[in-house]
Amino acid sequence: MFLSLLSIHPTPALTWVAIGGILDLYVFLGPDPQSVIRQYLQVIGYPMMPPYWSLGFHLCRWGYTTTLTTRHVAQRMHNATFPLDVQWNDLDYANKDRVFTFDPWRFGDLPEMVEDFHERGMKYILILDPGISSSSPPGTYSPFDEGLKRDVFIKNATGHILIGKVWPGQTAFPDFTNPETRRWWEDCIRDFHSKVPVDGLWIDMNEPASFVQGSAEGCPASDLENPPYTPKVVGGQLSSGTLCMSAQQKLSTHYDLHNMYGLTEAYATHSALMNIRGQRPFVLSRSSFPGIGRFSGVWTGDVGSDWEQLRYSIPAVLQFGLFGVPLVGADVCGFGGNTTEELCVRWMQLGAFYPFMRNHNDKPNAPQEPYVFGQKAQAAMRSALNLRYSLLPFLYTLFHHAHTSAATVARPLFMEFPTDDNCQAVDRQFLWGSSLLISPVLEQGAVELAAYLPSGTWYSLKGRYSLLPAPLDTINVHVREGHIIPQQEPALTTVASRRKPFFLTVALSAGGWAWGDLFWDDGDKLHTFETGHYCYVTFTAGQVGKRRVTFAFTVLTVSGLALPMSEVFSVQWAL
Ligand code: MIG
Repeated sequence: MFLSLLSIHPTPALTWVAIGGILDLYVFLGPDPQSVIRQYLQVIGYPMMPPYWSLGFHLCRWGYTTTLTTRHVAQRMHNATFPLDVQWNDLDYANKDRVFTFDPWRFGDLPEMVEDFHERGMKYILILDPGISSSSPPGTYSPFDEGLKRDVFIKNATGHILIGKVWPGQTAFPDFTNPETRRWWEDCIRDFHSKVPVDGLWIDMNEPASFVQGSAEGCPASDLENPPYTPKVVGGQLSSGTLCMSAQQKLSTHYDLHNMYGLTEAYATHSALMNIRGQRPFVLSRSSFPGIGRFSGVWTGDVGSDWEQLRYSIPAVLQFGLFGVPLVGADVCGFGGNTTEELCVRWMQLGAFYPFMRNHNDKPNAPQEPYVFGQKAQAAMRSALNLRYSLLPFLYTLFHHAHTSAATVARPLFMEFPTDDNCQAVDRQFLWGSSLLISPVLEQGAVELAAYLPSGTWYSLKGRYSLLPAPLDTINVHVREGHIIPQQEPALTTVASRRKPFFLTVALSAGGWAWGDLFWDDGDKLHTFETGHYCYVTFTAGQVGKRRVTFAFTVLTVSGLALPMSEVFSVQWAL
């Protein structure tokens, strides 16, 4: 099934018009929202456990045109004491925009730059498009030459390699449904990684996107290209901006597989990185399909630098959580157009609570790295980043629950409070797990906001109101009564913050008790939960009489990893 029109009626009814193809329909009965999601993920697969460092701050833009510029960016972040775990490069690094190469002049010392980042405890990621240049002279570009030999590319209806057009000019498209393609892809990544030891890959343009309709030669007349019903797609044709529907892949026609292109590429990239690095893979994909959360995170594509897009990013992130992709975020400060200082501060504050946090910018725009703004704005951004870093042990624990029991990480209020009708339409606030309520400012000029606090006591990390003061340096975060949040002092990278002291924020319930937990492991090794190489701690606090509070740790599993409990945790009360 490729494209469909869905309309919801005022009565409980739904019309679904599909173009045809293969349609599997499942109905999940719940009864509550969290059970619906768990049942759904039992079908499509639970999300992967991300590496710990990938929950740190990521910085990217299109237009870091040399290694020198890229190094300066990371250095200026460091000098201004902003946490930064992962420095990225966009297409700029590639030689004539061809993937698996790097420009010998502008990026000649790319391998050394990556080594330098690694020595500082940072990670490095670059973009990898699927289009493989098909017009380099034979013998000069081995990804294409080898791919040709190994027959890995998508064919057109007459059995010749389909040629489209992307950044490097004429390109062929790998058919990731072919096992030989996946082996060739892994070989290409292994070869590149032996020179440039990237820590993760950013797979863009994988709808797949092409600058010509269908192919350089157009598409043949066929029912697949022009089915009886075509929804209103950009460009009017199913092949607009992508490949011909009649193109042939190993598994079936492109018509049947189009929507899964990104999923199949994510799978191939994830397993390649796993085999090559022997550590937990990080992949970020633009295209998505149910099940992709097992292999990849997703970002919400080219959002504009404006307040409306800031607001829309919340439902977008929450929806991906429901689809089994907890590792998700929008481009912080916006991708398209120039940001403003105020918007960027508010976006960094909200972004500090995206499960995946990356500031990314389009080529022609004014810079938006945190250090380019005034001192007040920088202070606000720094404090948002430090707050995020202090909460990373908690965030990581939420990812553990997503991975092992299909819980959501960034969670809509209606999911946690399904019987509270007021929560159903809340799309300007959200939760981390069941205990942290995030109420960001989403309007220009606002210094307070009306927030909804579901019943029960919510402790502010600062004060408690329902009309919440929110000056520029503040994002409101509330801890729910009865919960304990494991935290750690922030640092400039997660390598450093993981060595800092832990502390617990304890929010006692009216009845005088609280509970929390922590999942901890090496943060990088594969399958630590599955092989028992982790530590799982639960915390309970209970009030005895008026004054005394008892406190208990229960270490449920320790294997190859021990936390000296009493020394490690100090306690702060959210009262
Ligand atoms: O045609 O690689 O969404 O994040 O910076 C644009 C350049 C191609 C689209 C991605 C964007 C990225 C850009 N890419």
